[in-house]
Amino acid sequence: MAELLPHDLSGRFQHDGFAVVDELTTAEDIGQVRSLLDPLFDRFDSLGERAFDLAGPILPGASPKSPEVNEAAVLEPKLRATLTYERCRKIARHLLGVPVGYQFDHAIYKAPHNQAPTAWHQDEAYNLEPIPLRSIHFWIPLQPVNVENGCMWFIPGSHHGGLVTHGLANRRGAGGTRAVENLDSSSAVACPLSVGGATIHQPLTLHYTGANQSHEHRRAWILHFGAYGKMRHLLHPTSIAARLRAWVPRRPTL
Ligand SMILES: O=C(O)CCC(=O)C(=O)O
Repeated sequence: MAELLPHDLSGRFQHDGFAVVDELTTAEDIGQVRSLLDPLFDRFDSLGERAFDLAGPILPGASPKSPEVNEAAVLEPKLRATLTYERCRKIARHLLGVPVGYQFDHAIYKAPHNQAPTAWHQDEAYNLEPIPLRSIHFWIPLQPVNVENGCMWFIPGSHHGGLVTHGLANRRGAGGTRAVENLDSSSAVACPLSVGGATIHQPLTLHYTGANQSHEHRRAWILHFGAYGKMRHLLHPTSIAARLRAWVPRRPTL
C-alpha cells in the first residue's frame, strides 16, 4: 500500500483532516465503476428511498439537480470487485491501523448547470447513532474535476474543532440535507483532480462542493470504510458497558 501513497500522507491527513491521492486507481477501473453506476441512475425513479435529490424536492415534471443514490454497492455488488473499492479499503486499513470494513457508499451525479452547491457540512452530522464515526471517506470523481464543475473543498484542520451546529438545508422524511450556516470559509482549499485521483477526509472535516457550471454531468462515487466495519457497534466501549450493565445482576433495593 505504501507505494500508492505519498510518504507523508498519513501525517498530513491527521493534521489537515483531508488529503489528495493523485493516483488512487486507474482510468480503466474508473470506466468500470461508471459502467456499473450509470445504470443505477438510468433507473433512478425505481430505486425508492435510496434515490433522492440532494438539492431538494424534485418539482413535478423537472429532473433532479443533484441526483444521489445511496448504497450503490448494495444495489450493484460488482462495485465491490473493483480495484477502486479494494484500494480504498487498503488505504483505510493503513490510516486507521485496525481491521476495516465497508460502512456506506453513495454516488452523486450533478446535472449540467445545476446551480446547486452541496452545502458545507461534516459527515458526522449525518450519524444518528451514539457512537462517533471512526472512518475514512473517499470522494472519487468519474471525470476530471475542478472548481467549475464541482470539485471538493475542505477547511484544513476543521476536524480538530468537534461537531459544529448544522441546520437542515432540505427536509426529507425524518432527516434531510445538513448544512452549516454562516461559516467562515476563507481558509478553504479546492481540490481539482484528474481521473484516477481522489480526496480522502475524516468524518469531522468540513467540506463542500460548488454547483456544476459545466455542460457535462459531474459524477462522483463516495465510499466510507470504518474501523471494524459493521462490528464497530459490538466492540465500542459504550455498547460493551451497556451489555455489562444488562448482564450484572441488580442488587435488590432496600
Ligand atoms: O459530491 C458532492 O457534491 C458532495 C459529496 C459530499 O459532500 C459527501 O459525500 O459528504
